[in-house]
Amino acid sequence: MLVQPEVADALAAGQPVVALESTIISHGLPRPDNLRVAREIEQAVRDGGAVPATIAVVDGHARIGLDDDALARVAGDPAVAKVSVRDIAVLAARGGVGATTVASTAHLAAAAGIRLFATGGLGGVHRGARDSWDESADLTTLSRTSVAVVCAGVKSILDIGATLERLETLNIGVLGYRTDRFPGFYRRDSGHAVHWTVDSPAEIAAVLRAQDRLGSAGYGLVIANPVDAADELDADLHDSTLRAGLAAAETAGVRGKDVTPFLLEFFHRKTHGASLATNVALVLANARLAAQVAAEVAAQVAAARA
Ligand code: PSU
Ligand code: MN
Repeated sequence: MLVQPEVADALAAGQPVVALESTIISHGLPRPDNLRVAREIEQAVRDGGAVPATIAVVDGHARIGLDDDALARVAGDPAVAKVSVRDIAVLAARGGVGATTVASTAHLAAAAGIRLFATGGLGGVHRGARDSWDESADLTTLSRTSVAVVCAGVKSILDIGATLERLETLNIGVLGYRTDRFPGFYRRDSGHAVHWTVDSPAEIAAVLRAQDRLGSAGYGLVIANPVDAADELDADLHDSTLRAGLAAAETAGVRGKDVTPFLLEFFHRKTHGASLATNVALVLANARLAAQVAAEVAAQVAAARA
């Protein structure tokens, strides 16, 4: 594992750090704008008061924090693999370049001692999972990884009710940030409730610190931050695009790890960029909130020591 010096220094000094995933850059956002957005996400973390650590596998090395050259390779190379936890070791042995998902980013972040992680949407249980068994490794990984993920809920392309059930089974806490509705990525309300509402970064930091005291920090935490109302995707546009996208995926026989990138790209194309604007807005907001929470955790820990 190679930890970028700025990140290593911040961690050693107890300063706030936020992990960022790279699959969202390589497979979630279209080239060439994805590189600019990746830099903006890092800047949003800095604006929120923390050091960004974008995570990826580069030439076989698990990198915690990327320099601009590495970021450009992950964003620009269409051959970059989507890497889950089980793939990291294969890539490390072979020396390839891979973009990490929520699962593998959380895994590597926790290994590096980073507690906060920002992304767009969490993976979950896919529609039709009863037959396909397609459930993202994001869920099982978070059930045993000490990381809090700030996300805009899960994408509406998933079976959200089933995903929430699995989060409960796996002991992964779910907090709604200033909402009692579980967000559905492009939309503020997925139609499902969230049982715990938190209203400030300080409140979230207090939950993280309580997890540490109670021995439950080994479980992940989901901080569900709905996209701003001004950036939401229109409801009718969302519903019709989703129906068409699911049908197109079925017709094209898309399976497994290709499903999420296929549907995201379908949305971006069919909404003429409207879903992309929503996607970028929510990721930036999540990066900022994760940084604020990381800063609060650092401040509360320092105050408790003093
Ligand atoms: N959410 C986004 N864009 C993405 C993803 C999620 O807004 O690109 C990616 C994440 O990396 C997530 C992955 O971990 O999709 C889930 O894929 P799967 O369902 O194959 O586990
Ligand atoms: Mn899957």
